[in-house]
Amino acid sequence: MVKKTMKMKRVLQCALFGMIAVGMSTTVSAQSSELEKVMTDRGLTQQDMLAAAKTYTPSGKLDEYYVFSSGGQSGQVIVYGVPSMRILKYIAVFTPEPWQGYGIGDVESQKVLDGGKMRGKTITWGDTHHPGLSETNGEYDGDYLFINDKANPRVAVIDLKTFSTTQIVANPIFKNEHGGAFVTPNTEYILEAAQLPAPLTNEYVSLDEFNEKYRGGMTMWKFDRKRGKISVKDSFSVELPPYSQDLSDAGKKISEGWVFCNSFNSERYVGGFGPGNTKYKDRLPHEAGMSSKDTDYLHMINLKVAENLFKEGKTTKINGHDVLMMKTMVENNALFLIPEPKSPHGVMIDPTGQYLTVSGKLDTHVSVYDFKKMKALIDAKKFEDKDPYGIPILSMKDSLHGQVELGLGPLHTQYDSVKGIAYTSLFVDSAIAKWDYLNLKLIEKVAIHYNVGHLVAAEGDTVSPDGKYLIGLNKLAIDRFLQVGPLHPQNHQLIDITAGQPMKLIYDMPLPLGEPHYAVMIKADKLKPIKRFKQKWFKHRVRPGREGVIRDGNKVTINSTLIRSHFSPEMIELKVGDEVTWHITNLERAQDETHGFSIGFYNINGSIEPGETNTFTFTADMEGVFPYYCTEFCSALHLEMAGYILVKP
Ligand code: K7E
Ligand code: CUA
Repeated sequence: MVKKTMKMKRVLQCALFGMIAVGMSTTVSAQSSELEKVMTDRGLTQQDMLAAAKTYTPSGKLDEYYVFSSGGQSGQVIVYGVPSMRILKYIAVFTPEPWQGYGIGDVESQKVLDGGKMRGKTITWGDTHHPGLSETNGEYDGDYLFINDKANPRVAVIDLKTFSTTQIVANPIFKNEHGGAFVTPNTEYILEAAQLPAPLTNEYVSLDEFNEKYRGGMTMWKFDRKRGKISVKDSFSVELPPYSQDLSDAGKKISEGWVFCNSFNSERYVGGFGPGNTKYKDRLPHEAGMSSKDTDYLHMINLKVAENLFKEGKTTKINGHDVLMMKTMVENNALFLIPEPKSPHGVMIDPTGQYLTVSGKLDTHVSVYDFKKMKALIDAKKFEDKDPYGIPILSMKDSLHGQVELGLGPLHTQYDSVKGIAYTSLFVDSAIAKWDYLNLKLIEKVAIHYNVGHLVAAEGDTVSPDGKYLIGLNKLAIDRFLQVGPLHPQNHQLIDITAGQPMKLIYDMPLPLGEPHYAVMIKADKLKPIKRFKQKWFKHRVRPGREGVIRDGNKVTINSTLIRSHFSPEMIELKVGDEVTWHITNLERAQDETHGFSIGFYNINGSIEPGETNTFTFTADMEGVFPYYCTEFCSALHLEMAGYILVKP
């Protein structure tokens, strides 16, 4: 024991000597003994010190990677840096967010949120699951991020120049989704697959007609890179059977032009468990009936053919949206099924585009499919069977490269920079398996705390993964952090996956903002965020000296500017019933000089960033005196940055 401590001391001193310039030996030994004291006091091991050295990022130093994580039920996206695991931003997406002035009185952001109305109804939250980065030739390019909302089938576009949401599109035919947002190798399309089947129209249809009238599907949202927007009119969907479609992935390299999506409940079982059901009383629970068969189906869609069929007008309009019916897809050899181990979660395509990994949650195996074999079967028209909707089924045996037993509850897979190496999360085992999907063997496992869902490796779903870092997105934290009551944060655990070394867990990060599902990790130098807006980008910008209040009947336009530390104009008299349009330009050029703008009682709060112009609209429907002020501590005289609106009867 004593020997061990002595040895450790020496190792540490050596390490420290190495880090600090020679010739300062008194300082070094002082620091070395301080380091030893800290280790003793805090009960840290040498392994802990090494992990700290790998993650600690001194003040002023920047991270190597950005992670964009879904924010689950918060309806937002979480941004943090790797390896420090420091949280950088919560990007407001589907949920109004006051600090970013998102959806709290500002016209532009309200327009974005309004794009996400479902059948005319305003939705104030989302269940974000899978962020997807824009790609060029299968590589992340750092321009855009997309994310889906599982609860209210929608997809959002986030501009990575400003890290803000610029568009939300509502799915016109799905009632629920999950398999989005996945991006094709040149961001031509963003994929969104349905999950719980429902009629594609908006009518009531009895559950007795589930097999005949309930449907799944996949929407191909066309991305217009020039405009940085999804072009709704150039987007279409493919009708799919009422199997619960799960995750999707777009083919790359040799599988480019194909889309894959797995599914569960190909039994098409609808339960009725527990007292109080008004339909199907006393049936087995939904979940039991959903996993009675040994296999479900992996869907294979020929996107190139589907795109041509859409362009040729072979679609059916449903809710005004173009849908390619299954029959059309089958007639044109564009839709196939392959059995996969039951209740799978995720299909992930390897960097070469040839191998697809599918994990059956209820199986200990992970199945590796070979695209070349699948394609050969399709080309030879060698089908094993047809499903009840006439879709050809390929032989599972003939499509498989092989299967590997990894452990209990395999879910999701990411790839390494080393050829043939993959990482798969094991939910039940609370572990991550490193394995060789070419030679079909398990290499090692690392324990995770606890119940890992998705995992993300650096650029781990691109054509050239980076290796180095892997993060387990754990569902439970249990005892890892200080207790904060019964609702615990999630735990993102950073793992060092440097090639040639055993995997090492090096950091725990609590994430207390909904339950993240998937995340993507991109090299930081690929992003080029702006530091300030150009004033000329805004149609309603207010130039200094041109401020003022213009009244036209009860329509009042206020043109304001902001600069440290005053609003101009400051005192504004209104009358009850005035419809107010308030343009505010932040004249600042200095980095990080954001001004806030809030009016109490009127539910208005904005964030006006350097160079930006925001427009706020409201009806002055309350008589009284309402102070307004800047909500950012922008300067020493920040408290003085205020004014009044005085609403006369
Ligand atoms: Cu939770 Cu990808 Cu929606 Cu798995 S998903 S964890
Ligand atoms: Cu501007 Cu406080």
